[in-house]
Amino acid sequence: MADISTKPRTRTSVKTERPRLHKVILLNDDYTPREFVVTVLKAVFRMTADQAAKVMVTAHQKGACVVAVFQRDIAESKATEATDAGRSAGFPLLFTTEPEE
Ligand code: TYC
Repeated sequence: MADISTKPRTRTSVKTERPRLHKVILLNDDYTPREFVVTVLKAVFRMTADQAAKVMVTAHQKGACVVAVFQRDIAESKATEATDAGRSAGFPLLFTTEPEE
């Protein structure tokens, strides 16, 4: 009797999925000045002048460019803050977000 184990032999494994990351995307338009786009990228996304200029030129040439990747709420608030900065200055500058695959 003493050597019969009553310990359960099954193990419950709990797997927590990591929340999906979201991309912030800068869209090109014909009206926002290049310098203004660079200023917003530096201020909101803490980019260097060099990084900001590269992202701005890519969006200008290709129509859009991924700026950065964050958890969803951070991506959305940064996109809103950057879009609002354009709107306040009278420009149609637009940042959107989308989940990473
Ligand atoms: N296309 C704009 C211009 O020629 C500059 C610009 C670049 C605007 C990138 C938006 O996401 C953008 N003044």
